[in-house]
Amino acid sequence: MAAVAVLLAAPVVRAAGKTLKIGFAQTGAESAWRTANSESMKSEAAKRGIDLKFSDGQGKQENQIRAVRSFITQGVDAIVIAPIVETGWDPVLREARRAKIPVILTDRTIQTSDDSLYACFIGSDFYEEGRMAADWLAKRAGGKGSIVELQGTPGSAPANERRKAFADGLAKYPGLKIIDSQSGNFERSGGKQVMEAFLKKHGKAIAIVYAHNDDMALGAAQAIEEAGLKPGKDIIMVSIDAIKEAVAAVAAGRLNCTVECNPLFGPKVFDTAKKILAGEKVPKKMYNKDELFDDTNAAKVLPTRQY
Ligand code: GYE
Repeated sequence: MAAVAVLLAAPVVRAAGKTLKIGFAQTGAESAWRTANSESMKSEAAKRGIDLKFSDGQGKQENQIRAVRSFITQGVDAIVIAPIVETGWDPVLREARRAKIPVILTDRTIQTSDDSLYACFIGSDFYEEGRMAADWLAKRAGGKGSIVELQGTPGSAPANERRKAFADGLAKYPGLKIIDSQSGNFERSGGKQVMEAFLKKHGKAIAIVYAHNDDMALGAAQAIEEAGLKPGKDIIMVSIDAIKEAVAAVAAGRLNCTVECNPLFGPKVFDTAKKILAGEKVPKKMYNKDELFDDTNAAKVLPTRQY
């Protein structure tokens, strides 16, 4: 009896009597954020009995495009893409449309001449994240200081938006200047390498590090320590994602601020796919709500952080 109840309770989504088949073209595995995002998608699919075809794009758009084409050939019910860069998606999206397969964009947005090529977008507002980081910094630094910026993957929506919003946010503080800006590709090793080069070039002139994600900030913190300085004290550290390790570093005073970018939207993606396949209308853009953690709240939220 108990076994039967368990079987009945397990939710299995079916399309026309079959198990739902969904293809997911992930960017790669560049950061702790990405690991948490992939895990959210995989575990939620397993929980719902969805057959998830997961493809790791290994940081290359061409791999993602190849994966989408293979999902079309396999006749999946829906396709989910986390687009590594913003441009170059129209041709493959048209192929999906011809095959009548709906496409959900998650995490990152795209630039397209035709918004009807995808059903909807689910993710965070990267511009808002960059703006929150700039506002926090202006207050904390008292409106002055030399900043080095660690950018995310070139051409990606989060790198473009976080960069623009931060620069826009600082425009009213002429004393806060970005003296150098380079890509560390959203990777810890990239953040460390670029920071080493910045320290060699600018030395003690650097007062602030703005990193487009926590992994790069943590890599930079290591480079700063190896140069004999204290990240979080000698240099103000602000970044984005709020992975657990970064929130812990903020609580410990090694980083100063991390703006949340929640990666745990597997449930929302599959709820939405189900609605689209049932012919229901869904909002074109769905944004997650993100918070900011600094020395006023990091220690308190740490035990409940889920990623
Ligand atoms: O901030 C970074 C990841 O697209 C929001 O990609 C995502 C970004 C995230 O590698 O850590």
